[in-house]
Amino acid sequence: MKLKRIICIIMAALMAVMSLSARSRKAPVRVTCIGASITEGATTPNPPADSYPGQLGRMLGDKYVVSNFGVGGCTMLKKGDCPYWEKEAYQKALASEPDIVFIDLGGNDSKAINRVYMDEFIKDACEMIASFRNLPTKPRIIIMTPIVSFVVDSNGIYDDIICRQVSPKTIEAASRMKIEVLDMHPVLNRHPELMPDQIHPNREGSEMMARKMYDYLMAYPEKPSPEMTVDGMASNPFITHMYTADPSAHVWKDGRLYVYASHDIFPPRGCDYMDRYHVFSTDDMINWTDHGEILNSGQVPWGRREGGYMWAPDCAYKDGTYYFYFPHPSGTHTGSTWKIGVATSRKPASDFKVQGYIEGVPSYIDPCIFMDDDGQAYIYNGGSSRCYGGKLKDNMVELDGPMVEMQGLNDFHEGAWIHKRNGIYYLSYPDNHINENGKQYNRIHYAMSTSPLGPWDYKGILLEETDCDTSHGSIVEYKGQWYMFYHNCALSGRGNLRSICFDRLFYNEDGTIRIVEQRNRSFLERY
Ligand code: FUB
Repeated sequence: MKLKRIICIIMAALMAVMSLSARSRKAPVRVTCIGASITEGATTPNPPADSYPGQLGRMLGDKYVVSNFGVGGCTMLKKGDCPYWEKEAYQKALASEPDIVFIDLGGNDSKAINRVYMDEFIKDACEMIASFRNLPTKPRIIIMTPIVSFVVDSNGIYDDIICRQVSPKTIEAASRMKIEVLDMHPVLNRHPELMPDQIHPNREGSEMMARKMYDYLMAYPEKPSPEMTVDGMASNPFITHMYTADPSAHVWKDGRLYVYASHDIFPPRGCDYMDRYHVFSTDDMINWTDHGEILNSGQVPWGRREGGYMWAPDCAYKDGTYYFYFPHPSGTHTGSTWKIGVATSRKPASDFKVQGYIEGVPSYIDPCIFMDDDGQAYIYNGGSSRCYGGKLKDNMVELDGPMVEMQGLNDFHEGAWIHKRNGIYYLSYPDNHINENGKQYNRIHYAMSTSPLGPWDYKGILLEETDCDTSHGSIVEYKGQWYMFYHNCALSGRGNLRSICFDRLFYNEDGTIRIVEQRNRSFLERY
């Protein structure tokens, strides 16, 4: 018996040593990059080294071998003027025994000569993906959206087509094939200076592309989900089965991230019919659960007879109770009858019962509740260029003194959101921006303070225009990463049929916030 155990232990030790030495002898990971001239490194001084695959190879080090199979001018479309399919490089890429494949095609498909076949893009992209997926090495496949084009000739590689057609179709193909997407469009869209010919990144621009790919591989050494992801997260908009707006995000005690959103009703009449709030939650930023409707205007005893007008809400938690705050008018004529209603529940996403409204709050919209580290709750609301803030009593349904106007903001419109990081308070809010074409496209600005009620030190914009006239956002930290939630009109193209989105948010060393990169932009963006 004893001898048997000794033999087992020796065998196990031997196997462990063998597997260790096998691992140390493991072959480098083979990364295959296919694409067109940007992949090739065209216009850089030394393409093998300066192209993004070249730079990615250096960043990854000797545990990886990165091969560049880019061919200038190539299209994803089989009917395009220069199909990648027909190139020798494609055959070599297929034969390269890849462990990881980056597919970067689509920019040339936006040319007028090719875009006439755009209806075939998804089919061709799926076939391209399948041709690599069926290889014996069963590689991980990551498809990239094309980077920005600053070309002004609409016959050429045209950004409007990239944003409206090529990128969404790339993502659709990825979704059908359940592969990962890296959204490369935001990487250079603020850097025309790094694209001297308006199409190709120079060495520094290529480095930025390689950096995004490297960071992604480091963050996700394995595919993050069996489903399609964009930059490792759910695609934007992340709720697609209904129209949603005004996302308020919170992380509750169960470790999940919850989003309380308002609901645009089809067909819309402005924002008049908005009703029936839903709550969504996730624990991985990829898979979202719709917890269903939590409140509608018919359940508000003091609400306007005609219903609707259930606008941007927020939620707070204190001592075992969830407090859901919602703006709603008590009269037919909404202007001076806005109230901030409160519904409560012992659960984060169901069983809410209206308790009443908070007396003394100015007749404005968009409540935001901020819970400070010491347990003191603050309430904010606003509209008509004014933002108010004040303390809530411990019961969370009464003001503890009058609300005061926030000082130091620039061009405040509505939708205040407060968050705190490293002891600093941040107030973010949409502005009244009208763009150069005379259209309202609100942006989100922010200000910082050492006190939750200001005065505020205005800092600038953190979210540029979306494709929607209104903007509304919230900021939250989850599992060590900060996120910005907001809405756009990507699903409908209509300002009153909105969809909630999120993106990563980053701070500079001095605590200021970097402009948020909006993934899956569906419209032309130029700065
Ligand atoms: O969604 C209705 C209103 O539009 C919100 O209350 C505002 O913040 C704006 O998003």
